[in-house]
Amino acid sequence: MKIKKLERGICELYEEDPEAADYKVFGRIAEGDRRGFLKGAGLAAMGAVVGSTIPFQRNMPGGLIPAALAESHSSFELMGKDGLTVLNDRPINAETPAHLLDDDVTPNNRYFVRNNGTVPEMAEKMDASGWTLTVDGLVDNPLKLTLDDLKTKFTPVKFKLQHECGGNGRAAFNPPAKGNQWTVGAVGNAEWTGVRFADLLKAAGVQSSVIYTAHYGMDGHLSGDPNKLPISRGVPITKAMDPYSIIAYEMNGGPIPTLNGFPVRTMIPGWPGSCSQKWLRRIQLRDVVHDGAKMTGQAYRTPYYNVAAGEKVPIEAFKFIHSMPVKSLITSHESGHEVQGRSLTVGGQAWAGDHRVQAMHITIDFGGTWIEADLKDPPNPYSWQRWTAAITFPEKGYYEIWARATDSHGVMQTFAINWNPKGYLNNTMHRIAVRVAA
Ligand SMILES: Nc1nc2c(c(=O)[nH]1)N[C@H]1C(S)=C(S)[C@@H](COP(=O)(O)O)O[C@H]1N2
Ligand SMILES: [Mo]
Repeated sequence: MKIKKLERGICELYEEDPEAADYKVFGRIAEGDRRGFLKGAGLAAMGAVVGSTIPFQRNMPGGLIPAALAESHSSFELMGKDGLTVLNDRPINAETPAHLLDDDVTPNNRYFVRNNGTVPEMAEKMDASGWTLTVDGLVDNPLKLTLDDLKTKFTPVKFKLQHECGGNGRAAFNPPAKGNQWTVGAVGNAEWTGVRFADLLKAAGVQSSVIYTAHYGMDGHLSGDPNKLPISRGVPITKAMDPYSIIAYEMNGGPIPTLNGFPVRTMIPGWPGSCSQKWLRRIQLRDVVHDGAKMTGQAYRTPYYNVAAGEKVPIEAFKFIHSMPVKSLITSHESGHEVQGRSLTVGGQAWAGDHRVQAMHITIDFGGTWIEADLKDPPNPYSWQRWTAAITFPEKGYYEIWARATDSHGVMQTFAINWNPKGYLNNTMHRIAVRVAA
């Protein structure tokens, strides 16, 4: 019981009961127990959260929280990341504040991290020697490919792909939903290089009975049990065959960063982030819906009918999330911005799962009137789209800017959350506060 408690993440411990957490973490408890806290995977995660390896790690007293972490439990630095808000350290989960998502292509250091387990050693070392990708299951020619095979035996493709965690926006749920309390920043739009999933499947000779893919990564289960996987998801074969579903080996022109899936991951754009398996090692083709970790029960599923906030939903009523809904962010200014003069040009990004964003509007009077924003075409399907809008404020004072995207089917972002038990798919309008000084 005690061990279990000690194995939870630092942020989680502190959030629940800071005094008890301090007590647990800084001592006044049995020596053996304190060591337990930082054992195994905890140590690796610790290196990742303080920003590098810890040369004198062996000298660290059991239970000691590095100063880098103790000083700020929510915004300490992550390896290779800059300015992200860390929601949890075990597993590592970090989101990007909206105003740091202003780039049309999200740089590596601003790209969110959503881990379910522990970071594989190969990714920590950024050394892919010995790595292979197995493609097996219901195929005529099972494949075992090295990184070099992937790069040389298939035609490379390069796309900007929008990618959002299914739980992005969960923090606004009331009653709350368990899980990472993402606000708005579990989303990014990087440029990925890789091979088409379809090309790989063609080479493997997928049999006609196949209906689903199954993806396996190299990350470990938090319990340390080697027989358990933290997550293993898949997609219907039709989605895998989409020309923009890829097996990626580069992000923004270089190796995929440690925390984002080095050396190779699937990128299934427009669908919940969890379909894009990091640290990929195996793809299995199946004639049943994949039943790996986080594919069963309520995981990545929502009720097929609207439910009231807090309503109990029978398990039969849950269906998989496929395309993510239409959404947008104001990224040009941080909430709280002070406007000099009476005019301001704001901008941001908009996306719509499998669809395109067709229109973008903003309001400064809580929805009384709407200003149509200028909206760019995506550079390729599944990329997010840049929007900008010029605002003239009538007088000084406090305003909120709200942004609303409409997709190619006419579906718009909403004011109110479409509540569901697991806290998925919150696509309510993003808003920022601004003050017009004079
Ligand atoms: N192997 C592995 N792949 C994974 C995960 C994971 O924990 N392990 N998390 C998934 C989830 S839930 C999301 S939202 C995305 C996050 O990708 P990122 O960390 O590169 O932003 O990766 C997905 N792929
Ligand atoms: Mo996710």
